[in-house]
Amino acid sequence: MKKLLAVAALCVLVLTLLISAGCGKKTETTTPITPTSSVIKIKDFAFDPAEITVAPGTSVTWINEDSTVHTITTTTFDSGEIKPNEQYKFTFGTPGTYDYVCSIHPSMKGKVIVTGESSSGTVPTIPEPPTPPGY
Ligand SMILES: [Cu+2]
Repeated sequence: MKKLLAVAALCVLVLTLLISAGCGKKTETTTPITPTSSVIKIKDFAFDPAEITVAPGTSVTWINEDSTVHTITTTTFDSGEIKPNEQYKFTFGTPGTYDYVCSIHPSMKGKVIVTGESSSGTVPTIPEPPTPPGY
């Protein structure tokens, strides 16, 4: 009978150790999600968001939700007139800071920061969810 108790006590001890070890080892592995596309809204004579940070190779789309024509004008590129409900897309390949204005309304300012973090040229692929088995 005493032997059984000793075994039981040992089991409890081992279990406790296992549980505490399991909890202590719990580390958060958050994989940074690198967006490959971003959207900036043009509304009420402002860019929303006015400043974004993207990885090289990211396509940024400006959508004009305003009731008047706007432009995205930088020293590198110019969208030309973006009419209401139209959009303009530009892919940022080179890291750097791109300040832009609306050439019609120079008080409208925005900024796109392209970081060099993923300049290896490889675009991360999002793994597709596993196909559910057919029942
Ligand atoms: Cu404008």
